[in-house]
Order: sequence, then structure tokens, then C-alpha cells
Amino acid sequence: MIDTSSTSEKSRHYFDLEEKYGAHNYHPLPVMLTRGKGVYVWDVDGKKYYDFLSAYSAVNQGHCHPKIIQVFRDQAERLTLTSRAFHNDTLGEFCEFITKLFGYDKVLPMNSGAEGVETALKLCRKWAYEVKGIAENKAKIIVCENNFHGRTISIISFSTDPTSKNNYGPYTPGFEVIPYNDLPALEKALQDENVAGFLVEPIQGEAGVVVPDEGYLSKAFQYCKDAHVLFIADEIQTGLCRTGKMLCCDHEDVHPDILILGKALSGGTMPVSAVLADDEVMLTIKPGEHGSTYGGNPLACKVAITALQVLQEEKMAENAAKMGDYFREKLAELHSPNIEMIRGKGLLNAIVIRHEHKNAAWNLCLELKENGMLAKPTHEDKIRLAPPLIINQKQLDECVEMIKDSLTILEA
Ligand code: IF1
Repeated sequence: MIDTSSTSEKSRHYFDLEEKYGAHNYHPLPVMLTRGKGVYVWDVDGKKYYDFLSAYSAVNQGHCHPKIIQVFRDQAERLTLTSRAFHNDTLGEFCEFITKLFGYDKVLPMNSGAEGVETALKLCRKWAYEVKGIAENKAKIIVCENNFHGRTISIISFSTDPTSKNNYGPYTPGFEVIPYNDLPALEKALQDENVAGFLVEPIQGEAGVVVPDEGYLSKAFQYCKDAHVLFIADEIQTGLCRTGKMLCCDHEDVHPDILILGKALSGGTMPVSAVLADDEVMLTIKPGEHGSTYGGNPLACKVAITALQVLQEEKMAENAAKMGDYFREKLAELHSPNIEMIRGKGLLNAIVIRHEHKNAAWNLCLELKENGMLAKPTHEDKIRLAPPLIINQKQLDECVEMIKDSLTILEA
């Protein structure tokens, strides 16, 4: 059921269409958006909001970034898709740009984040058999509790969230779950010589922006090196300047063996993901052994180069770091009895609500919406606060006021 109690006639029309003809696989906030620009989005009644979800970090560069949209348009009029059965004159340029930027020999372009993760898992297994020498079908990949890496059957096979996982079995074997941010558990799991890889989110997004202890990533990386195991970083949500560095792994000078990017790689214009690795790993996949119709399409290639350039030119990592520190400081200064905890890095943040009722975080998000700010609760009591990375101090001040005003409804 869609809660439309606070919505207009106009938006109700669109809600009704979705409800009647669309699958019911989401529970969105009752707001009907029609336009976006920078840090703002507008609903069908013309009301303006700050976007504090940024499409789950896909619009780091801000909505409809003019430079990205211009390149998108130009390329859309020229050539959009050839398939990989033929060459196109944009793929090579993209491959050179992204591999040089992140320091890898090769890149494999895909579309959705989940496809990127699947590609990384396949690469890891190929490497396990063809380079590491693990016996057929014995390879194991270590993952973390409360992970979120996408929605495919194999990925949800190692989910620990019943909402994502239940009744989709039988599940794909070959994964071992250990607690997140737990180095002894990793050390122990790595003793099994059939382990080929360790897949990890540098900060767990869906789990509620769980930031691991300082040193966790660098030590985990070292443990993997020592055990001849691939360190696979899912930077789909944490990468591309979101946490105040180009990659979240950069905070600890970790250079993953396999790097997965997605979301903001297109600045929110289309699904573009990429898997980066050196030749020892990447060249284990031979012609015809993996791919996708749209992967590496000309439109995606041009848009991705521009999306990355925009992040660099506009110093979005620096802004995310600075504005993130400022934002958390201002939130702390509210001294709200209703905020249990404020956490995050750069502009990937969450507040944990001190709640009496189950719906506290949801109700707070409804109130934030009334006051002009869109955010989404996760796990009942947490609200993710992740605006586009172009937000400035004056805008953040305004948002902190909105949060302050909205928090009062929790006292009622
Ligand atoms: C939905 C969460 C965010 C991701 C990481 C891979 C993927 C995601 C670290 C898959 C996707 C999205 C999917 C979105 C909800 C959202 C999400 F709350 F579920 F966890 F961002 F926090 N790795 N995350 O975060 O990428 O295939 O979707 O392109 O509606 O499922 P995708």
C-alpha cells in the first residue's frame, strides 16, 4: 500500500498508475518527482527539495550535470550501441582513461552494479583455478555479514538479510560469511587454502553506513596478500568521491586487486559499471567467456569519461571531505536527544534515531519531506544522509535547520 495521505491530486494520479501496473517491489517515500538540478529535485506540484539520497550515490555530480548531459546528447545523436561484436571508437578511449586514473592494467565494462560484482566474482574464480591452482569447483570467496552487493541469485546467496534472500533458493555455493570489521575472523577464514578472494564494502552502505575501524582495510588487504587471496573492493557506493577521496580505499592507501565501480560512473544518466584489475587477473577471461550487450557501449563510454572528469575538475572529493566534516559537526551541535549516533565519512553519513516506535525514522523522513528535504530510512532506525557532492556550506546550514525542525516531531 502506498501512503498517499499527504499528497496532492496530481501526484495521486501517478501513484495510482504505479500501484496498479507496477510490481510492488519497493516502498518509496510518497513524493512524486519530475525534475532535478544540482542538489535539488522538484515534485509534480512544483515543490523543491534537497536530495539527501542522491539516488543511492549515483548522482554524486548533482542532478543533470550540464557537462555530462551535453556529452550524453552529443554522443546520443552520433552512436549509442554497436554491441561488442564490432569495435566502436569510444571504448578504447574510455579504457585508457579509467585504467590510468585508477592505476590498473585493464578494465571490463558492464552496466548495473550487480553485474559488476558478478563479473568480479567470475574473475576471482577463474583466477583461482587458472593462476592460483585451486582444485576444480573448490574455490571459496569470503564475504561479510550485513553485506549489500546487489540482487542477483548468486549475490543474494551470500546475503545475511532475510528480506533480500528468503525464498529465492536454491542458493549458489562457494561463499563464506564472516563478521565485518573483524580481522581475527578474516585471518582464520584465510587459513583455508581454497580461499580465492575477499569481497568487501569499504563502508557498508545498506547496513546503515557502518564505518570500519581505522586500519581495517589496510590490514585486511595485507592479510589477503599474505594468503595469496584477491582483495575485491565493492566501491559502487563508496567510490567516486563520496567519502572524501576518489576511492574509499584511498583513505588507507589500499589498491584492491579487483575494483568494482558503478552508480556515479555515469553521473546518474544510465547504468554504467566497471571492473578493474591487472593482467594476471583480467586476462584469465578469454574472448567469448563473459560480456553483455550494452557493456562498453559508446554512450556509456563517453558519459563515464565525462562523469569522472567532472569529479576531478570540480574537486568533489575535497568538497565531500570538507562539507562532510562540517555537516557532522553541525548535526552534533544540535545536541538532539533523538539522535543516538551520527556517523559517516565525507558525504556518506547516517544518523541513528533514538526511537520509541518502530516507525520513528520513517515518520522523520516524512517530516523532512514536508520541510523540503528528501532522505530514506534504512533498517528502521537509521537515516542515510548523502547529498550530491556539490553541496555548499550555506545549503548545508539550511538543511541542518530542516533536520532540527523535523526532529521535534519525535518528541510528540
Ligand atoms: C536498490 C541499498 C544502497 C551497492 C553496493 C552493489 C550494488 C549496490 C555496495 C548493486 C546497490 C543500491 C541498490 C538499491 C538500493 C541501494 C542501496 F540500500 F540497497 F544498499 F545504495 F545503499 N554494491 N545499492 O550499494 O548495484 O545493481 O543496483 O546497480 O533499490 O536495490 P545495482
